[in-house]
Amino acid sequence: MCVDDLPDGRSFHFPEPNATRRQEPDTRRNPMKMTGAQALIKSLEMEQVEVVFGLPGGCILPAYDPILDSPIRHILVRHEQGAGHMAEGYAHVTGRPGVAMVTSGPAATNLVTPLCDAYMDSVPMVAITGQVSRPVIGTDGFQECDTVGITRSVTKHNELIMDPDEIPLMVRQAFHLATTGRPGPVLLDVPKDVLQADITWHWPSDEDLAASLPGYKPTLKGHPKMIKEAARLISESRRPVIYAGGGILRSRAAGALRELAERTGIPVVTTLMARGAFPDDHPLCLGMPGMHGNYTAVTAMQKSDLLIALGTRFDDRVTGKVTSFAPEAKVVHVDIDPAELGKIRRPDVPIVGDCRQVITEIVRALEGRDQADREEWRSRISGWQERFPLYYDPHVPGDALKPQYVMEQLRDCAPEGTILVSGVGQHQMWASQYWRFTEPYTWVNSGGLGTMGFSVPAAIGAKVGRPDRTVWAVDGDGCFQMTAQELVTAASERIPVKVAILNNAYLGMVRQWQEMFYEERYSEVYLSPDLPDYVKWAEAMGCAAFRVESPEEVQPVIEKANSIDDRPVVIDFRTDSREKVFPMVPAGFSNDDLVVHPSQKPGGERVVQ
Ligand SMILES: Cc1ncc(C[n+]2csc(CCOP(=O)(O)OP(=O)(O)O)c2C)c(N)n1
Repeated sequence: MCVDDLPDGRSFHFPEPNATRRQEPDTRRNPMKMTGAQALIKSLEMEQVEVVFGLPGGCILPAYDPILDSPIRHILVRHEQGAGHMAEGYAHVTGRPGVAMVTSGPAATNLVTPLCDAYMDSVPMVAITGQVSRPVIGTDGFQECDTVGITRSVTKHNELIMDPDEIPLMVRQAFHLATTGRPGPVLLDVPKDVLQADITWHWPSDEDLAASLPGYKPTLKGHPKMIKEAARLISESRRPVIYAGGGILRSRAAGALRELAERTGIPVVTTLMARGAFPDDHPLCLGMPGMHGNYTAVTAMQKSDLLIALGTRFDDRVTGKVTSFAPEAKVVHVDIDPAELGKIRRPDVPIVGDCRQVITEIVRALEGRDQADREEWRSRISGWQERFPLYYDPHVPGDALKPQYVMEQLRDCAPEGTILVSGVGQHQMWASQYWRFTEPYTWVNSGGLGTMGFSVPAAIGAKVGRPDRTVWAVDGDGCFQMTAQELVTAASERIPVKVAILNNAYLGMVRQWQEMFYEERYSEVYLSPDLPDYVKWAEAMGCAAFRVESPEEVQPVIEKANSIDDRPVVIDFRTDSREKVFPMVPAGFSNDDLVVHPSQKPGGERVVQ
């Protein structure tokens, strides 16, 4: 199986051929009558939805009844935010859209964070929300809220369905829009009386779908002139870097990326969203760039003469101060979303298109072209790698655990193919830095929005999508407290995820900033290591739970956790709150002002090159 194939052989970006869809019943001879609610669930079945994450309530109630008769699995969450992140986790690892279904008002607003998260990270997702009945809309009815208005800026598309007969078409559109072009979340808001109304079933054909979206035609193929120009710049550049973003994964382009890198010998940085898109153990892999990227990745971009930016959006966490980012580099920028080209950095060669297709076209255009001599560039890169590896202080007996050590042990004990999910904070950066990703779709992360509370529900969604894999969530104690209750969902649904809490008793990342930039004035960041008692809490939620305080216990307890497969597991690792994430580019500073670990530069002053 190619790295970019879905486990079931379907592809991410391209609509499936009719043959793989469910057969449309012959409704001309046998018109099928059903309720809007039945049509909604049947439409989900037609879209081959296998699981819906949700929580019912008054307005969506009619849609919950036909679920009892449907093969679709419904996972009852404890909070709607959990449903959204589970849908995201599922989508991250399977490439198929995650589906969340909740009721109106407060349930819909609880879904706003995951929608925004999915929007920022281009995660395909379909959200279905209940709405008050049509005659009540606009009267401030009980649990009425303007869901379409509220979610307009955090969805790729949203729609209030006012005509029950349109349900099947709207569902087809939602799945098409969520998964094609630049993927993203789509929301359907369905009034209760629309769900209760009677309709005659009709499943729209591909032609019906295309006719209903006349202006929507994502560009997949790169412009031939631009492809040629990109190939010229690539072959002539002496200090090129491939800057690979999450779009590589969304377009299932990891295989194509590898081919481009190997054919040209150009080193690759993988952004936080692209971890796993290029194997960390590959000689051309430089790892993660950006605010907490490693020295070599940051500096190679900074000193490059060409950035080949593939499916990436020049996020400020990568560029640092934009005006001083990679000052000598020309830019080839490939993205399916034309709005990304020139948004932050003017590209010399802008290419609108699907990453997989465009990379393949570039590789073809490179055939027969000599590559410039890059010997000196390679030796500069290996010099940086040798001088500035990731580093942390060794453990001192009697002190709390080093979080980086815990990450290394989790990595080294992980069964092959383990999927790693993280929350947001210091632990997220250590997870990305210290894990060795060898396979795409094994890293689940909230990059663009940086959503604390993401990891536990996203891990549950990931495990539902890939039950064959071990799924570890690495979480901070602060993050864990935001959505831990979803472990009740995991335990009752028998979804055996594993959670490693790096419990430093602080909102660690904020503490780090206060230490470095606010003269150690720690304002409102202390959480306590014992309140709550994480072991008792996890046990109360139906999980196996352990506390680990000394380095000797780390590996045996991780191995024990890896062996438990009948319920979720939580490990409370007591980690050192004084640890900081290095290297670091302070916010608003240039990537030239990278702060390395104090031991790598006596006195800890900035390395200015
Ligand atoms: C929902 C949300 N609220 C606030 C923040 C701001 N924030 C970013 S990291 C962080 C601290 C996270 O603490 P913890 O989960 O304990 O992880 P650590 O940094 O200690 O590893 C905070 C508060 C955020 N990213 N998301």
